[in-house]
Amino acid sequence: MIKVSRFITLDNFITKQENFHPGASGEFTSFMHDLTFAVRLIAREVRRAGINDIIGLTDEVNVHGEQVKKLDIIANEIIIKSMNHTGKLAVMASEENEELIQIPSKYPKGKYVLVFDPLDGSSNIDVNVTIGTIFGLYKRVTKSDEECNVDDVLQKGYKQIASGYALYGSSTVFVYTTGNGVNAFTYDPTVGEFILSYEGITIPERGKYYSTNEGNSYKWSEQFKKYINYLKEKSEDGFRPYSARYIGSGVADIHRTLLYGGIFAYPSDKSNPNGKLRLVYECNPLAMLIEQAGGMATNGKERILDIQPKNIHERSPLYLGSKYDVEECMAFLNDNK
Ligand code: AHM
Ligand code: MG
Repeated sequence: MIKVSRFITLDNFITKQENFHPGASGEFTSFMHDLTFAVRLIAREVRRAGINDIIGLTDEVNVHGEQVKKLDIIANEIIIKSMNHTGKLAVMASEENEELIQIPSKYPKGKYVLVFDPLDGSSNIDVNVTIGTIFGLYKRVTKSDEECNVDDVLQKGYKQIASGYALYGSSTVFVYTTGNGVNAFTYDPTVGEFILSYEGITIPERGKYYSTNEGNSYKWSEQFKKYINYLKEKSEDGFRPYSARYIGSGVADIHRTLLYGGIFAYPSDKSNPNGKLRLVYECNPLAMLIEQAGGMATNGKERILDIQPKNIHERSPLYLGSKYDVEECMAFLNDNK
């Protein structure tokens, strides 16, 4: 399924886009070079994971009390060490670091703030199922001569200047937006380049898939249970029942949702009023991307991108996908259906 009419590498694509903006300094282009270099290194580690015997649990526990796998640590280190010396970033925040990641004083600082989940879907590492890297990019809000602080990271999602993800699946795919549509690039390891594979992606208005962890249904609200049951009923117009798809790697479930439509939900439930996913480096980047493709992302009450984050690792319920489906889900949650 070829979605493009021209062959172009990611590097050339970004350079050409930046050339459209008079006064652009080339810093974003340079940032993207560095980030996609990190992605290539992570992809290499993921592909070699079994061979190098690096799959498996370490004894370490991350800031959320979860057991961390080696590849998470490796991916985290790759991003930090690829990005902290480049002079493009002011500060970073990662799922794997409790505190902000400051730029070492021996390196120059830049104007951008990078938030990331180095390896999303970590429960799938050991079983060869797709995992990915999620990132969001902001401009710093502290002055250039000040020490960066959490205000740089705790910005509303709509302030992101770029976001995206890399997916380590049957191929490595890099999907990103700068607020001007969504494009995807597939890595060709034989030439060492990401090549444009989908240009100007739009999510279908309505899909046929729902994606949520039904093992949690005993904890769901009655409204959300009702919505999921409704999706499973046969409708006269033949559009329902929907099919269930749940990988358990948010980034992979959302990639499918982006291309095929439907809804992905990690709802609030009785024991987790804020769901599971992290607002700053999971929900916000994915929400920006889905909105840029014409979809919707909400926490059930408000647009994800309008939420003021209060701490780096806070969680948020997430309902995201095709506009029709997310709106219908909201109607159920608000007892209007
Ligand atoms: P992770 O960042 O530690 O991998 O956790 C986030 C992941 C998401 O990728 C996925 O949507 C979700 O957790 C799956 O959770 P569950 O196993 O509860 O369904
Ligand atoms: Mg994650």
